[in-house]
Amino acid sequence: METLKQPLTLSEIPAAVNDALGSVPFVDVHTHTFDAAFGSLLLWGLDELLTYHYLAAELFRARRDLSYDAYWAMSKTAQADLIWQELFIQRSPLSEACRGVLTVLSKLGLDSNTADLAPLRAWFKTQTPQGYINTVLKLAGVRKLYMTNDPLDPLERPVWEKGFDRDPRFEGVLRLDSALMNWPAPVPGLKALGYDVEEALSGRTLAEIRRYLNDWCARIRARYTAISLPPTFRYPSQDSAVTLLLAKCVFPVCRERGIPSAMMIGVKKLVNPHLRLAGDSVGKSEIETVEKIALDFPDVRFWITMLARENMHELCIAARKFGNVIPFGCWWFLNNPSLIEEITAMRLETLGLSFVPQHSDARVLDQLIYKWDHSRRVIGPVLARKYADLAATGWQVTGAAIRRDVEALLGREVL
Ligand code: HDL
Ligand code: ZN
Repeated sequence: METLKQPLTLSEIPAAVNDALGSVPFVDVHTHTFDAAFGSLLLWGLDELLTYHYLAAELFRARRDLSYDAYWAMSKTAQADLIWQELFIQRSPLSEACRGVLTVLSKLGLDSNTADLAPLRAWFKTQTPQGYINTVLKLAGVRKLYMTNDPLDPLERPVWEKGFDRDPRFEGVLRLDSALMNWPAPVPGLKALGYDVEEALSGRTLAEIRRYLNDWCARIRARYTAISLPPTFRYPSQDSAVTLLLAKCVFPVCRERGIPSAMMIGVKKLVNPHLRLAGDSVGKSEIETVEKIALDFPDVRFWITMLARENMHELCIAARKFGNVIPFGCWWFLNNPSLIEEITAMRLETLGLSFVPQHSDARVLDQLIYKWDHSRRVIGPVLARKYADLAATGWQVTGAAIRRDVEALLGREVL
């Protein structure tokens, strides 16, 4: 390993960066995948890949004549067949979501050049959930991933209540949308779980919500709490229930438990409800809200990701002002090569290594393979250019330093 300590020539830097990105096992800090113990909640396989809500949205653009009801009435297999025909066979699959399916198939050693999905489906039938998890994590170069857990989900909660031997590679995250958004809508669900909450945000109700947070952070061993918020989210606010609940319940509990509070800001829910999961859109959020929260809660770490490209630069600057603001990932509509490149370069230039460049946001297990392959292909050259800039000053860049930095960026637990 002596060579790792040797200063690299300019021409050696790209390969050294790719070696580090290809060998440092990553920690994926935001996914919607599940430990195999959750059964059908763990989505995997070709039909789940093809019916991912990103592709459903693209199908309706290709087939303006297709009624929403007709599509939603189809079986998942029929939906996948239709998507394959319309977005892959009849048109080049140039979108990032289409390309991702092809990357997964290629990395699995499967030939995607087929109009008939039967031979591909036959291969997936030979896989078992546990075995396929091992295959996917190995191909993705991921050693650990963070789930998105919701105790108010009637399918998920029973698994936690029954208990199961946890796969240490799947960390828990307490997702708060269903418990805190659109108050008082969550009241019945929280009461049904034994929390004595009422519509009025009384001292008792706030205490019971803190009890819910503590109970479930403990049960799932939450590494952080997360909530997605609209572009209209404001702090402080005289009339926003979710702002009060975050300030009086979530932030204090995160401080006491020493875990980050993640806020994912900028989603406009169901602008087209007919698209169901694919119906959400994006809006520009107010960075002052992030700055005021960071100022008022200096002893809480805030993992912040925002959905609008227009918020990316000001989030970097807010993070420069507040060390407890940690930008993470190129979220959702930003998780495209052209934007990952721009955002990662901007973050390296303004924040050095003090941010988390990416998460997969994978909803289907197999997507880990493509989301990380595509991100490595973008982040690698951006990092290589930055190290080349350093070398051009006479600074000695070594393979060991690059590996250390990649560990810090993508190989560390949620801190
Ligand atoms: O709220 C979120 O965590 C988002 O990532 C949504 O789940 C979104 O629907 C999604 O899947 N984005 O990739
Ligand atoms: Zn997500």
